[in-house]
Amino acid sequence: MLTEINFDGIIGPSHNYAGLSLGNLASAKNAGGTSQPRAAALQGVEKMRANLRLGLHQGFFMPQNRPDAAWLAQLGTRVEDADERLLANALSASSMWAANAATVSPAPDTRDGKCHLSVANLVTMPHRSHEWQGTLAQLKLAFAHPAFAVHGPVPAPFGDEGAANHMRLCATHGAAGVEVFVYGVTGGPFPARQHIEASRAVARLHGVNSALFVQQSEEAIAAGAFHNDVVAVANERVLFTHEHAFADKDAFYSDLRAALPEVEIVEVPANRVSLADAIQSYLFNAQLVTLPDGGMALILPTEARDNTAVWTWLQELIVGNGPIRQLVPVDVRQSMANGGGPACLRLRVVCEAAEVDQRFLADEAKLDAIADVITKCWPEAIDPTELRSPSLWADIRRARAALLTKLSLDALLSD
Ligand code: SUG
Repeated sequence: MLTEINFDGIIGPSHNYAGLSLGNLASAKNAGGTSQPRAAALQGVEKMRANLRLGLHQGFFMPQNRPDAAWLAQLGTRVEDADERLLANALSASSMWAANAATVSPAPDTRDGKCHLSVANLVTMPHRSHEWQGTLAQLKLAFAHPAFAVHGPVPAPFGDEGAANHMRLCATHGAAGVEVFVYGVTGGPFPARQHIEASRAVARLHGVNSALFVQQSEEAIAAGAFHNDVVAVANERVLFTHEHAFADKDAFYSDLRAALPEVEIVEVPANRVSLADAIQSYLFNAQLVTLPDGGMALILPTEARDNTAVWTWLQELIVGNGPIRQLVPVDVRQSMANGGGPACLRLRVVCEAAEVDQRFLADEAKLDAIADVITKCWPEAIDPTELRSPSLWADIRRARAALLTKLSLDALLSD
């Protein structure tokens, strides 16, 4: 049976606040602050545990090799000599945000009946542009079964940020769906990270039968929605979106209704929740999931509960007659301070669980083992002024190696 598995990026031991992401308001606001990698990674593990306990299927991806000496070598320098900014870019733990790892088109949507995954090139941001090699190595391992087709990145300069700009609507996960590729147009104060050329390329490479290409509103990008998943999320037949998420919502909604007549659009009006409140609280960066009893829940950051306009609106939503019936706040504050909510931390893959390399699938015992390595090996705190410290680099490398060994994934050591 086809099921949705959420693969979370384990938050790496180099997690820090270097303020690298232009257009990501949380990253800019917290630049220079002291991070807590151990607490951050444990928050991520607890989120996975909570999802397992809701009866959801859970997987994970490993942190990448940081500092990325191979990338610095391509730039003609070394970890020891790199200037401050390059070194921060080489040290980022940004692969934790697995929603940017790849775009996934499940088997029912594709012409050859395979589940296609295209690793995202992430070329717009320097600190993320060297993630794809390590991500691709993991995708090739996790999805080696012939039921999957794993693709390399779309070539530069066409920016591709993966599933964060991709929504799939369908009657049920296992049914054929319509795939919505959301792109941005350059011109506002912040970069548009997803280019339409990249979206079209991914849809072609995957052989997607039913695809819509939809422009994100410039207003949303300018307000800090650097990815579509900051202002909209979909699950099965439900689209949960802010009123101002798209450039031409009427055209989009009508195309969507034509492609999937049973679609239910739950739109949050701007006069109830402003774009600013939506982005500060990450209301839409929720995991909208189908629970085993068939009802839908929103797994939200606790910041959404702390925002009065957002929480009041949500309380009305769940007592109404709509499809979303349950709210599950989770604490991922360390990731949130870099602009990554619950939905950023996961990549959804609809597939047969038995066809995935079992080393990447979670159960309670494995999460205990992961938490144990994190508790023992992850740095407790990183102040950005310490990023030059050779002993910190050694600690970060040792911590990752310990986790890979624990999970029998030593094959990834050099990636
Ligand atoms: O790409 N933050 C990430 C957050 C990604 C969120 N993902 C989704 N919306 N799916 C980004 O902006 C901050 C890094 C820093 O500033 O050190 C950062 O990369």
